Amino acid sequence: MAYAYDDQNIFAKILRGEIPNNTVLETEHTLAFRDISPKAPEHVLVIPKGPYVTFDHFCNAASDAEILDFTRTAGQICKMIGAEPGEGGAGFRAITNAGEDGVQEVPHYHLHILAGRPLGPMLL
Ligand code: D5M
Repeated sequence: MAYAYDDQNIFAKILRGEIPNNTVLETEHTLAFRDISPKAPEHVLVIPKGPYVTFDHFCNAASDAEILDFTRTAGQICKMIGAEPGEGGAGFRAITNAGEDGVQEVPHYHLHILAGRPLGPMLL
């Protein structure tokens, strides 16, 4: 399937610096920032800087360098918010929504990392 990337989506505007964000960590290929509508005491969105629509799009089309950078950044975020299970944190949930059935609101791939309270059974 071919993905059409809408460069007017809100995360594209954040990446271009057109609207502000609460950055937690920025690397060469990745930006992590606080969700504007947090569902937990810690709620960070991790996004690639490249124009990827969904998780599968990113996994299939991004370069090894982008994927490595993204994954390491997500790992750093878990450390930074003190969420690593068994290392003083109580754990976290990492989730990504894709497409209509996944109820994805913003069509730029993003990983939600939530922590800081018991998160209950699956579902964001
Ligand atoms: O979730 C999209 C998420 O993006 C949702 O939790 C709100 C968040 N959001 C929307 N606009 C902003 C801005 N401007 N800053 C930070 N966070 C934002 P989805 O998985 O697509 O349903």
